Amino acid sequence: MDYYQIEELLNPEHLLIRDSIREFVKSDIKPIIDQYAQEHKEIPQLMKKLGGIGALGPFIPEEYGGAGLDQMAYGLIMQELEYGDSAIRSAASVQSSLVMFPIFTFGSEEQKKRFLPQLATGDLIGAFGLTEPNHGSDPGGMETKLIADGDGYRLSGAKMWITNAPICDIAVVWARDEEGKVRGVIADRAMEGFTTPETLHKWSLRASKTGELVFDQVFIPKENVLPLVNSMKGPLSCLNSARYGISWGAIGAAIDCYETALQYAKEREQFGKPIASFQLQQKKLAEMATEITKAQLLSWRLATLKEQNRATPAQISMAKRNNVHMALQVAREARQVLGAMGIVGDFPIMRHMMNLESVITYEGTHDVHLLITGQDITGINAF
Ligand code: TGC
Ligand code: FAD
Repeated sequence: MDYYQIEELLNPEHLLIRDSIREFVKSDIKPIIDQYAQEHKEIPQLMKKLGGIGALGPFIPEEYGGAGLDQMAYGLIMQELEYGDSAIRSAASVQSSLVMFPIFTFGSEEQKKRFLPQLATGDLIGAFGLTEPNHGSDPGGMETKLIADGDGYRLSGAKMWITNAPICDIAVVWARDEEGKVRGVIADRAMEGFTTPETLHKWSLRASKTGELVFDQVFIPKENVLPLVNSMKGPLSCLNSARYGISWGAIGAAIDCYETALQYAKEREQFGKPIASFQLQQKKLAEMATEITKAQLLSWRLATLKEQNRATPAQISMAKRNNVHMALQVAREARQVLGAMGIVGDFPIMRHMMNLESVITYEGTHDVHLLITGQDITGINAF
């Protein structure tokens, strides 16, 4: 799906990366994803496989185990992974943007050397704890506390709806200290008082584990506190990176739905003709192609701005909001093109649709991103 020849705007390295991730998704994800999603299980060794193809921390410099790639490459990797399933992209984007990015950006040299190479290979699995039971869209209200205690701190509180919590080895967790400043800490699963109950019975992202991060007076040594951050700017700048990746990822899910619907419409006959010959079905397909193309151009331009450090948080919000909504609309229309066939796991559409119901909520809801745009263009905060 490349209606505007966006491929011509990519360099040979981008194309190579895109094609290699696409190959991985076709060989290692597509054949098994329905089964794992149906059974609500995570794919065994997924993180190591993602590490093996360079999908974890691709923009992190090579000296810390990353691939030293640019933002366009990161976006393309997210797009191809979500062509497989949002759970696969989620795994890679949490590890890359929400765990490796803050350690790289706000961590000490010792922390970078200790954690980043193992996160890049998938030998360590990371989680990101910002959302709390009482604070989702308003993370600044967080209640999790970090209180000084001897050579370190005591961490108390709970984070909820956390991707990979039940299987994480470490978690980057945000809490307020005694002065009310927002601090980031690296919690280790082995720490006493740290538990990660799983959130069960999800209808969405079923091939990904979600859970809580619960801290009961957990001792955090000083060397596990990120030294270079003490405000909400810290966690929010991680979100910029993840939201950017999601704007690309959503395009991948939309392309899979569109391609599936297009092929089905050409093959399925009713009233003696392929259903693709009916204007109503062509309208659906033509609108899907148009909306995907617009989203591709938005993300392509955003990648260029981001690479030059010129992408504003509000520009990133616009792309995340637009592209995820677009993908959800494409999934809903595509499912209808398949009629009853659209509801079974033989086709990927319903799985993408259900996943996208999470994607439109996490990393800032559809409403929150609209309000961010509203604030940016009017100068008035309507939260
Ligand atoms: P506000 O007072 O506006 O700002 C506080 C300070 O932060 C600065 N700031 C940002 N900095 C960097 N990047 C951004 N995007 C920033 N947005 C704001 C701001 O300039 C200010 O700095 P200073 O120096 O003046 O103090 O903050 P607020 O508390 O009013 O909240 C603003 C709001 C609502 C936009 C923000 O809190 C928000 O984005 N809420 C949505 C929460 C959210 O997105 N949570 C995501 C949790 S992680 C997740 O969902 C992972 S899912 C991953 C997966 O599985 O793929
Ligand atoms: P709420 O904030 O309670 O919002 C409920 C509704 O109210 C929404 O429609 C919202 O748009 C609306 N609303 C809220 N405020 C306003 C306002 N000012 N004006 C108008 N409408 C408003 N979080 C993490 O920290 N780490 C993770 O790894 C992570 N992974 C997740 C994985 C999944 C599968 C899911 C579903 C969520 C995950 N989250 C994670 C949490 C996610 O970021 C939050 O769900 C999201 O930020 C919204 O918070 P909430 O669910 O508490 O909704």
